[in-house]
Parts: sequence; C-alpha cells; structure tokens
Amino acid sequence: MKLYHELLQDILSNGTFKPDRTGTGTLSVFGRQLRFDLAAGLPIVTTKKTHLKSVIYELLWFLKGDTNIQYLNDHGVTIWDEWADENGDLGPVYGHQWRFWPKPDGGTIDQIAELVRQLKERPHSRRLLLTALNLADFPDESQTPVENVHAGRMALAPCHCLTQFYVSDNKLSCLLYCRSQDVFLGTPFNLVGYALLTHMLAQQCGLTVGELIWTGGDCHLYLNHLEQVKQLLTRSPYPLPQFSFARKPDDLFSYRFEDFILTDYQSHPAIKAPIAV
Ligand code: THF
Repeated sequence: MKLYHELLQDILSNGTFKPDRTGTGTLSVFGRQLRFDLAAGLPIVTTKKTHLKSVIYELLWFLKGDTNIQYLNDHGVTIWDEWADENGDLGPVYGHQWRFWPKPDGGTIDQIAELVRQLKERPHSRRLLLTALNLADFPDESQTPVENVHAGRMALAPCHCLTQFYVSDNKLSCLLYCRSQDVFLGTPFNLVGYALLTHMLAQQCGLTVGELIWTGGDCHLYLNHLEQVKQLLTRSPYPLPQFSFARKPDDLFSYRFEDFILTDYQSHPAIKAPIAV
C-alpha cells in the first residue's frame, strides 16, 4: 500500500487548513486518484491493522438494504453508532439507495439486482452504475445527524457516492468516486469494501477482477489524526494478502461472513484515532 502512504504524505505536505462540519478541523487536498490491480492482492492497509470484520459486515448490511445499526451491533460492529437515532436508525443512507431508490410513481429501483443483470446481459454497457447520491434525501447541513434522521433525511451525506463498473477481456474493474474522505479512518475501509464488492460481482457474473480505481474529492486528515499518521508512515508495508471465497453463493444477496477468506494478512498493530461525528 505504497500508494496509500503517498496519499497521506501528500496531504501532510500539501494540505491546507479547512474547518469542517464536525468542528474538528482538517488538512485537505482536492482531487486525487489511486489505482490497484485487484488480481495482485486485496488493497488493504498493512501498516495498521484494518478491521476486516467491520468492513465485511458493513458491506453485507448495505447489500441487505438495511439502514438500522441493530444488524451491525448484533455482529459486534459499532462503526455507525455515533450517527444513529434512539431507535438505531440512520435514515435513507447507502443500503436504502442501493436497494430501494425511490421512483416518482411510488415504486423503487434495486440498483444491485439491476447491476448484476446488466453485467450478465450487457457487460460492455457504459452505464454500469451504482449511486447513493439521492439529493432529495440529503441532510440539512445546519442540523445534527439525529435531527436529520427524525426529519426523514439521511443522517450523513454519502461519502462514497458514485461507482461505475467496466468489463473488458472478461475482467471487471471498479471506478469509485468519494466526495469526501477521512483518509486515516474512512479510506482504508472504503478501499477494502469496494474491492470485496468487485470480487463478489465478478464471482456471480463469471468474470475475473481487474482494477479498483479510487477517486477522492475533498481528501482530508483530521487534525486529531496527525500524530497517528506520522506513526503509520514510520512503518514499512507488507505484501498485499490474497483474497478468495470459501464457496460460490447462489446469488449476490446470499453471501455470509464466513465466505470471505483472506490469507496471510500480515499487518502492523492497529492505531487508535477518534472519529469525527
Ligand atoms: N465519518 C468520519 N468522520 N469518517 C468516516 O470514515 C466515516 N465513514 C462512515 C460514516 N461517517 C464517517 C463510518 N465509517 C471507523 C471506520 C469507519 C467508519 C467509522 C468508524 C473506525 O473507527 N475505525 C477504527 C476502528 C474499527 C473498528 O473498531 O471496527 C479503525 O481503526 O479503523 C466512512 O464511510
């Protein structure tokens, strides 16, 4: 993950101070891109331990169309707790938009089912898209996440908000756009999450994996993460681990946690950092 280190260093060297919604303050750069060959290994950060279990359960939760933290908590995952209301709800965030995008006639669009169908029927389509960018459901930035949920809006605007898939030579590639990236805590999760989603789609559609191309808009380091970043940069990356599935589930919605197999994930110890809410 040399590229991840280069991005961290880039923000430390070139970032300018920006105040932010959470009141924490950031160092920020605008518009960056990283490319990973998924066949070469899973793009997981090795210079701190990345909590793969949280990433996998979060992805399965998105794919269920679930937007309540109960399922995550039942599996010991707490990464969404800070934004949920007293019932555990987050409003119409990722899962809702992926599986139940609202149509004007009252019906919904299942973007994931549609994506699988298109990948099988028209792999060369130029509209293999997945988006959570539903502006009608956006939060009001002057209100708290919980106030927004109570008003029927998303607790948080989607950070990873647009994805395009692409097939050539039977290889599936994924181009991800993140409008806002907490590069120390969020980016390692998003890289692994979309790499796993690409592996799942490839397995279901009889394809192999190509590239993951991560694109960040506002790429920032929170000011209370800078010491952690400097510590991470003193460490040397390990080779990327290999990823495989234990079996081929019947469809994209039948994957279980046990199906995801990461072999030889060698990493340095975790580095704790406070999450900005
Ligand atoms: N808000 C902020 N400020 N950063 C984000 O990355 C972020 N997300 C989601 C929604 N709002 C966000 C939440 N995703 C962790 C990781 C991802 C999160 C939230 C929290 C986190 O604390 N990770 C720790 C511990 C992991 C664990 O215990 O499972 C880590 O060391 O990685 C971006 O989508």
